[in-house]
Amino acid sequence: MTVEINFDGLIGPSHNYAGLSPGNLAATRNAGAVAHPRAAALQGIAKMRANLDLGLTQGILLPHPRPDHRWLAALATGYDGAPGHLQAQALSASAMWAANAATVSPAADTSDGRCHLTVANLATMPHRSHEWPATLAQLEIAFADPAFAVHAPVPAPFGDEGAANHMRLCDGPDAPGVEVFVYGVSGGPFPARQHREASEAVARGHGLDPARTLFVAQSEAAIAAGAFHNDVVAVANDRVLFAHEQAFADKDDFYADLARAMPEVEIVEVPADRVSLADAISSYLFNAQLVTTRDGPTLILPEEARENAAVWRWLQDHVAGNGPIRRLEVVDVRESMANGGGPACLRLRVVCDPATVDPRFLVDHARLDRIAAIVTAHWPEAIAPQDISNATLVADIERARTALLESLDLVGLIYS
Ligand code: SUG
Repeated sequence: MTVEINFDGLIGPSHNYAGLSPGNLAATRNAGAVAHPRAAALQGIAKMRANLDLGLTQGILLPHPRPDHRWLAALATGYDGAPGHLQAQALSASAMWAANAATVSPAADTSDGRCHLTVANLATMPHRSHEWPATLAQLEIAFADPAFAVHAPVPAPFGDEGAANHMRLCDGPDAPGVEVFVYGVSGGPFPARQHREASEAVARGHGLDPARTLFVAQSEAAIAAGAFHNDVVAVANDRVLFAHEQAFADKDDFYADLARAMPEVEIVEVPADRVSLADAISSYLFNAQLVTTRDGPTLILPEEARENAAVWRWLQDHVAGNGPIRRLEVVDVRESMANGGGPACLRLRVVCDPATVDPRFLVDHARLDRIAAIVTAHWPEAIAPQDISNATLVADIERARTALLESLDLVGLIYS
């Protein structure tokens, strides 16, 4: 049976706040703060458990080897002796944000009837640009079944940030969808990370029907206000598009094209005079997971959204007014949020039959118990900025990941 599976990136043992992403205001603001990898990973696991309890199918992607010695070797250095900024870039746990792992087109949308995944090159940010080999290695195992086609990344310099800049609307799990690729042209002082050329290459590679594929520009105001990915200002699921009024460069054209391609679409737009771009971005209102539960469209929001009075009032009014979103769930992912990663950043959605996925990448409560025990035993409690050059800490981080892979029967398989 075809369902939507959310694959969450397990937060890795090297999680820290090095301020590596200009344009990501939370990450910049928290640069130099003390991070708590163990608590961070347990928060992520608690979110996965809450999703299971909502009746959703849950998958997992695993932390990458950090530091990334292969990347450092290609830069003609080892970790010891590398300049501090290269150490931080090599150690980053940024692969936790699985929405940036790949772009996914379900089988119902593609010309060959397979589910296509293209790994993102994440070329704009140095610390993210070396994620793709370990992502590709995992996806090739998880989706080895012939029901899938896993593609290597689009070549740089065409920046591709994966599902964070891709939305899909459809009328039921087996129905063909409308795929929307959102790219940036200009972002004021900040880089536009998703390039239209990359989105077009992904759409071609997936064999999408041009009549059901839209390319839409992000507004410069949104990027300049801190929407470094579209999923900070918009999210879609089934028939519902939930977006901020200022998310897109030309929303009228976009909405008209969308309604033509899919007349059943329900557009829920939050006006700027109710929730400013600044409030939307600091609260991560739109970085919610929009999922379908037995109660209908449900938003899984970060605590920060409940704490913002304007945001919470809008949400309460929407639900009370019988808007398309029927239910609100709140999760605590503060450690990830402080690096600009909300509930939706932490997951990659794949619409497929779970029986075709390698079971080592699917989780239930019992498997999460096992993973949580490894995290509790091995993940560092805290990482301060000065710790990243500490050899003992680095050895602990490497041992922690090995313990996890051993317990999941994946040693040596995923780009050790
Ligand atoms: O790419 N943060 C990530 C956050 C990614 C959020 N993902 C989505 N919106 N889908 C980024 O900016 C900060 C890491 C640091 O600074 O150490 C970071 O990479």
